[in-house]
Amino acid sequence: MLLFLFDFNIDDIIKKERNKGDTMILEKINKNEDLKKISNKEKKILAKEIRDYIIEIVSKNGGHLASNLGVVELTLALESVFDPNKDKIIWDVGHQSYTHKILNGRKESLKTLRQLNGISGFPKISESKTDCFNTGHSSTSISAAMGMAKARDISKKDYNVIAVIGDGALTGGMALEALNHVGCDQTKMIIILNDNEMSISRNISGMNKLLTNLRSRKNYRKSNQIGKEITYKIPLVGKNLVNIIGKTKNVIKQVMIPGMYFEEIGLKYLGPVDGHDIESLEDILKKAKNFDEPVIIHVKTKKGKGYRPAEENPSKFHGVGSFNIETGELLTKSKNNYSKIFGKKIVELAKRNKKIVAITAAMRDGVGLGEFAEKFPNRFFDVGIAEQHALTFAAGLAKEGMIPFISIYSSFYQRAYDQVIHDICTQKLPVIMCVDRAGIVGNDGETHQGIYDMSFFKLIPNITIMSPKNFKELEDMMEYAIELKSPVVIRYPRGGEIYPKETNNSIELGRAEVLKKGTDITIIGIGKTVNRAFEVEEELRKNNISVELINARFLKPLDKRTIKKSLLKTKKVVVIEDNTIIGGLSSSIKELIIDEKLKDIMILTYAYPDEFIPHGTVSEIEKQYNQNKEIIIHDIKKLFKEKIR
Ligand SMILES: Cc1ncc(C[n+]2csc(CCOP(=O)(O)OP(=O)(O)O)c2C)c(N)n1
Repeated sequence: MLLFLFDFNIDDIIKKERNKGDTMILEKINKNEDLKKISNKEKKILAKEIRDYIIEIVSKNGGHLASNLGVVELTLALESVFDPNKDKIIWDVGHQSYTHKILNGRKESLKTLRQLNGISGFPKISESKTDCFNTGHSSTSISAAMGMAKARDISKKDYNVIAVIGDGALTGGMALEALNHVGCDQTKMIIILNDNEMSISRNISGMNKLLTNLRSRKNYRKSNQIGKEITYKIPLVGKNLVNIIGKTKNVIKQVMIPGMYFEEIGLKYLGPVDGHDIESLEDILKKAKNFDEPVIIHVKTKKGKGYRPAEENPSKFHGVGSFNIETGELLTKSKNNYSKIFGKKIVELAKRNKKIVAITAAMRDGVGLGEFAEKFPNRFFDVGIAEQHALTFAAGLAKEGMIPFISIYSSFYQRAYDQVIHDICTQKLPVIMCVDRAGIVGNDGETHQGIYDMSFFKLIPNITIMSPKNFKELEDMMEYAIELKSPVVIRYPRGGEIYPKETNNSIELGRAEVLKKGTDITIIGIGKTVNRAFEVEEELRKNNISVELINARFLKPLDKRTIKKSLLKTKKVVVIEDNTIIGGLSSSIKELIIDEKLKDIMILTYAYPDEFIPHGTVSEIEKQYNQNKEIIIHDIKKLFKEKIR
């Protein structure tokens, strides 16, 4: 807090320094080298201009506003002291890299931020040489930086390596593993700890407690010095006492200086420094550059800095859709969605059953657990960005009789695969693994698309995998999962139900749901894609094509009996899934055809190809990858023309 009492008033500086009609400094900045041509006073003005520019763009395109506003000065200082064309600057998560992109050749194209074929919201090596490593998932920067630093040393090259990591990302196990290695190896590199006391929500981790102590380190230093002076003045014994204190200093230090955590594991600790004071930042960065050992610089920033609505509500503006700049109000009101339904249902279930507990890995609001957290604080656990720990922690809870629901975004489950296999499934523990944001997530792009979970979960023994076609089915599946008493995955997409069809078939293990009886063609969907199958069926019906419509419901165990019966009748099958083509529902149907030796079956599959899927809106991406009613109908008519009367 103290740091911000002395904050500069940028509007006053601008008034003093700039005359009406002066061109904006931002107009003169097209590449990183241009920073060398401006003074530090001008950089302060530039910071304000960059903030306005980012706010303007994000208010239209959506994006990670608060995190970006917090690192404008830090980026300016970093890229003044280092050369991103030569030095390696790795942005952890990468959601805060907009200023970096502006300074490195993408000022104009930033207007296409997160749009189809536009600039990504994360660093991409394909966009610029200055984006030296792709990020998106948290806590990877220190490992990657250390790899680059070792490569430099082995090949006797000369560049600096800097990892910029937030206090939230530092709660991730990978980051701590990397710190351990860096400290032990004494690799020359710089770690910048961007401490804004926030993850997406307030950072409530043990790491945050450590950082809270570090933030007041300046005060400790001062009192330590005063103590020494007073002790010297004690007649006769004063000097000796200081020596004794000197000898025991390390012991005392360990108790009193929390910075020792970093120092003890082998990192030089510098800071804390005001992350909005460019001069201090440049000074400390220059100092750090000269060390031949690993250095961690503790930088204190304010999330949302410079835009009042984001400063006041950094969680809301962590990742936002379009909004009104004047009021900070979102332009699209949040509708009902799967996460909210999950959140409401788990509260209802928890009221009835005291054994139900809920776990999130730093995504409390994103996964819909806000109400649960308030109503059942003792049964709610936000473990930080620690998906691996979250899953094994759930396993422990389940082992001792609790019923853990854990909700994680599909792409972040990738982090915790071994925990699902080794800790949950080998012991058949009843952990209910909710997979939020399954399928295409849209503008966050390739690192966040949830298109692998069906494949990677499917090959684990002892697991049941379900996916609801609408809200009601999600609720039913959550109830059913409790009854199963074994590992369960329930996957559902981002957003709302697109085509809510009510059916009242109760859930039975491994039973699909035949939604329409038909004779010409079988269409099988799962989860969200059942809705697309409905749309296709309606259209084909108008053309007198009789569709047997199947909601697979279970990817595992698959209802082979129902599907086989239908295939033998229609001899033609269309499979629609929002997963990669390898290893998902389409694969299961193909295996069924081969294993059961079903003859002369025509199959058409709609799934994502074996490539990384870029950013764009969900509907744009779905259309681009043929997940679209018109395309499917067109294909079916063309391919099955002679076969269908
Ligand atoms: C493995 C993983 N889990 C969850 C997320 C979602 N996520 C994105 S940013 C973020 C918070 C990061 O906090 P911090 O590092 O402090 O950065 P800040 O946004 O506060 O600047 C989270 C949880 C992620 N990107 N990766």
